[in-house]
Amino acid sequence: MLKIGKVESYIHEKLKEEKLHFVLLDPEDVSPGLASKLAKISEKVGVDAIMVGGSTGAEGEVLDGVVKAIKENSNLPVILFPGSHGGLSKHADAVFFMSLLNSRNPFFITGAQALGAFKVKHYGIEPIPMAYLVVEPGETAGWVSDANLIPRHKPKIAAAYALAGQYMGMRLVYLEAGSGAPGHVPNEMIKVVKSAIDVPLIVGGGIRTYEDAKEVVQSGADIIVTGTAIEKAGSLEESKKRLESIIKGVKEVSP
Ligand code: 1GP
Repeated sequence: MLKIGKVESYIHEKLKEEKLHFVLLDPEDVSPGLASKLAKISEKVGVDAIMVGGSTGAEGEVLDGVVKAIKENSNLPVILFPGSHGGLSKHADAVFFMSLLNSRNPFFITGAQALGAFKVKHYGIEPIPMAYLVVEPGETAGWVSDANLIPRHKPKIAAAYALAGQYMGMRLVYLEAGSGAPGHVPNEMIKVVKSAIDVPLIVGGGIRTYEDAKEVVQSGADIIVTGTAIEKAGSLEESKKRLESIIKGVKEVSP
């Protein structure tokens, strides 16, 4: 019998109380040393989980080193955010077992998933099924995964994919504008998607400030993800400052 795992239950329990903020670290951009410092700061200021992954080089030893460093230096759950079946590490707690529903290439919809499935089982990582939808501009993730980018002014297309994902059994929907996108997923699109689905909605890409975080959450995101703003802040002090203001924007909105 299928059981909901520890990390997914943790997410659901927390969502009863508040909106959540996950930090994404890409092992291509952060060393294990920096990752451990950022994880410590994240835990201290109230981040809810750390995601680890990337579209281009987050694999093998580079990935393992960063996941291990985070696990050794914080108690936050570490959830993999793989670009393909290469993005798996046995040191992580869970993996967003995601299908990029609007890709033109079946590899990103079911192929990488088949290649990674037994590895997830053998490693004992908790898989959390997730519909992953890439919205314009999509940045590197959109290019690498050959996404048929959802136009920013077409919220209904995003909602149709999201609902289809839910009906196919996915228990989370992730709306992605792409890491480093100049602007986050439009508020109107978040609203329309949220009103169509019953599973938690994650929004990421281009969220940098208190204002961004607050409007994304007010529009209906249950969980926001920030990567670039924290990874590329220039100093640990600045990362901490940015995290604190983004979290303020998230936690001010009640569930
Ligand atoms: C990318 O949604 C995440 O997959 C985070 O994006 O780096 O723009 O915060 P940013």
